[in-house]
Amino acid sequence: MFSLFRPSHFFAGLLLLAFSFIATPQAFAHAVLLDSSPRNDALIQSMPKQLRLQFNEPVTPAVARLLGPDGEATDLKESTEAAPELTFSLPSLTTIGSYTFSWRVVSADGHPIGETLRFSLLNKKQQSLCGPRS
Ligand SMILES: [Cu+2]
Repeated sequence: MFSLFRPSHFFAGLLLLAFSFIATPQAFAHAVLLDSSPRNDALIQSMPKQLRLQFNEPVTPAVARLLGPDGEATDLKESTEAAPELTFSLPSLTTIGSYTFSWRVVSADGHPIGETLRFSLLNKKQQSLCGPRS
């Protein structure tokens, strides 16, 4: 009869468990952010209508908060869920300066991941220093 209490069976079971972790690393990996719009440290000339996060697998949004140059925080709502991409609508923002976008999502494996993206809205003078850009 098979019993885990027999030492040989116990070690065989342990070995099997170890192999199952090695053999299927994807099933245990967190989601990864592949791309974002704007990108981190981006200098932008006009505020986009939405923020976009591109992941390697479908995720569940948990927190999305934009902190403006004036220190005002705005909670963003997800506007489209085209997994593995999340899109958040932005209110119309015109304040020049640095914005911080903090997000937190839950991976398919149940683990939360989060990051902070910073981007800056330039004024007219800064824009001319940077040269024309699309
Ligand atoms: Cu994980």
